[in-house]
Parts: sequence; C-alpha cells; structure tokens
Amino acid sequence: MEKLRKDGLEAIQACTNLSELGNVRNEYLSKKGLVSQLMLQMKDLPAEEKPAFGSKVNELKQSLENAFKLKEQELEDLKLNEQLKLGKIDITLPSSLPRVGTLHPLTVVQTEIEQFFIGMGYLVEEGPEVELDYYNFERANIPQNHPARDMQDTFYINMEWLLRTHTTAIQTRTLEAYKGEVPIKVICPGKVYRKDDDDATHSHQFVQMEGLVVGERISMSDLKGTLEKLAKHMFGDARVIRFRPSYFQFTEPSVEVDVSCHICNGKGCPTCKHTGWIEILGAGMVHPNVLRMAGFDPEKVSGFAFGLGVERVALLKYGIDDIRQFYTNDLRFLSTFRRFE
Ligand code: FA5
Repeated sequence: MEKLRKDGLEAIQACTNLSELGNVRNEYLSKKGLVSQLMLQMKDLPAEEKPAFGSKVNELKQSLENAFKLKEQELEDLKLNEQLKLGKIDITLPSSLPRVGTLHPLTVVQTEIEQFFIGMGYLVEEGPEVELDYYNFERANIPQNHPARDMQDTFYINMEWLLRTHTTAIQTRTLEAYKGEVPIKVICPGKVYRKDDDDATHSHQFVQMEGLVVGERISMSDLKGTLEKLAKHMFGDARVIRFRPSYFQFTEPSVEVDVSCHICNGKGCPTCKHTGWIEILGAGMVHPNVLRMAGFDPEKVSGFAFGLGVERVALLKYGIDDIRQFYTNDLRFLSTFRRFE
C-alpha cells in the first residue's frame, strides 16, 4: 500500500499537462484502477483486520485525491499563463483612428463668410428655392418680357413659379418683410439655379450669398469698404481685387468685382479664360424702384446690395481649378478639406 502511495504521488508530480494527469487519475482512481483493486483484497482478510485495512485504503485514496487536486490547479495556472503570454496585448501600440467625415468645402466657405458678416452685426435670412417669378424678377425691377431677364437663363416650373436664379429673391422678400423700417443689415445664403452650360467656373446649380444694407445715408463707399474688407478676410492681402462698372436692373450704379486669378496669378490661363481675373460678385446701390415697390422712400433711405458666388470664392481660396469638383462627391477630393475645418 505504501509503495502504491509513493508511486502514485511520484506519477502525479511527474505530469506536465492536464491530459497526462487525467491518465494517471484513471490508472489509480477509476473504478478498475489500482486503489479499487486494493479494496478487492479486503475479502481475503480476517474479519478483525478488515476495518483497519479499509480505513487505510480510504486514507490512501484521500491523499491521492488531494495530490491530484493540487496538481490540477498547478497545471491549470500554467496553461492560463501560457495562453496569456501568447495572446498578450501590447497596450503601447497606437489605436486605429475611426473614419471621420468632413464638412463640405462649400459649407466651410459659406460658414466663414456668414461668420464674417455676423461679426459685423448682420442677420442671416433664408428663402424658398422654388420661388415666385414675382420675387425673383418683378420685385427686382425686371418686369415680364424685359430683355434683362435674358441675363439669367431660367428653369421655369410654370408661368408663375421658377427655380430662383439669384438670392436677390431673398433680398426682395426681406425688404417686404421689414415694411419700410430701417436699418436692414442682412446676409442671405442659398442655392440658385440657371440653365448655364457647365464648365470650369460655371454650374447649373450653385450657391450665392446676398448682402443687403438699407438705412439713412448708405453710400457706394460703404459698399466698397465692406467688399474690400471681405476680400482681404477671405483671400489675404496677396490677391488683388478690382471693381468694374456693370449693369443690373435692380441696382444703380452697378459693379462687378473680380479677384486676380489664383492659378496664373493674373497672367491668363484656361481657368480665368485668359483674362487674369475671376468674377466673384455683382453689386451696386439698391435701385429706387426696388425700394419704392417694397414701401421705402428712396428720398429718405438708400442701400447697397451684393450677390457673391460661394463656389467662386472657394475656387480661389483653395486653388481648385474646376468648379465641378464640388459636386462629384469624390472622397479623395473631399477628405483633403479636413484641415480647413
Ligand atoms: C446676380 O446674380 C445678381 N443677383 C448679383 C447682385 C446682387 C448684383 C445684388 C447686385 C446686387 P450674377 O449673375 O453676376 O449676378 O451672379 C453673381 C455671382 O454668382 C457671380 O459673380 C459669380 O460669382 C456667381 N455665378 C454666376 N453664375 C454662376 C454659375 N453658373 N456658376 C457658378 N457661379 C456663378
């Protein structure tokens, strides 16, 4: 019996993994194992020795059980440590960055222009894209059948409704809403639509931003100062701007404002159609007829207005050579604007 105990304990200690330990357990403690076979010898003993023999075998069985349990725990710990070593996580590795979207460059530029004007006390006004002919043209001093309508080739829905061709439609609505009260200082952003042929600087749908200031003694020099400040804010001092006399039915006098081309620096290239300049906005002093139609007395108040193309500003600001890039939703193009947010 002592030899069995010694051999058993040694066999248990010699095990290096749980499967070997299982085999040793079977050999010693299963139903037909060595300890059970020892029990069978009891029937050959005299009756008085049987209890002592039985309790010795039980004690042997118990000590082997204990040794198995301890060894089992030891081998399980070993296995777990090995697994931890294999699957070790290196917490010093940099984590992978989640994909983050970006603001669209036109949104970035629109917001920047809005912030510039809000900082000068302007309010933001919006209006409908499906607009009445009345607000888009008539209230802008462009009556039915007037040749000035040809300046903006229009998507008509029916005789009365159209897709607005300029944000001047928001200007005429705003003038009406103020019911002759001054001062008015608003900025009106929004999408506009024209049957223009798409090319590097033209799109059939684009974003305009209208500015309107009406009050006592508002003059052309207020307009000029405001636009010069805007150009410097958006493009820095390196770009040059110029004012050209122009014609709009709803302003008198009227100007167009160009910025020197960012691609060729004014020398002439396909982007600026070899002129060295890119037109960004139209402007002028609000026509007395427009003021009168909205209930203002042009003898007492005056105003300036301008309408700029947000895409044109974005082209210049970021040195992009084709306006169509803004609408193709190419992620390779859009993701380069993350740094501008
Ligand atoms: C107008 O739309 C006038 N309503 C602007 C205005 C407002 C003048 C208030 C006076 C007072 P114009 O058609 O020039 O004007 O357009 C204004 C600006 O929109 C242009 O200077 C240009 O920057 C941009 N623009 C015009 N057509 C397109 C086009 N097809 N694609 C992209 N931008 C355009």
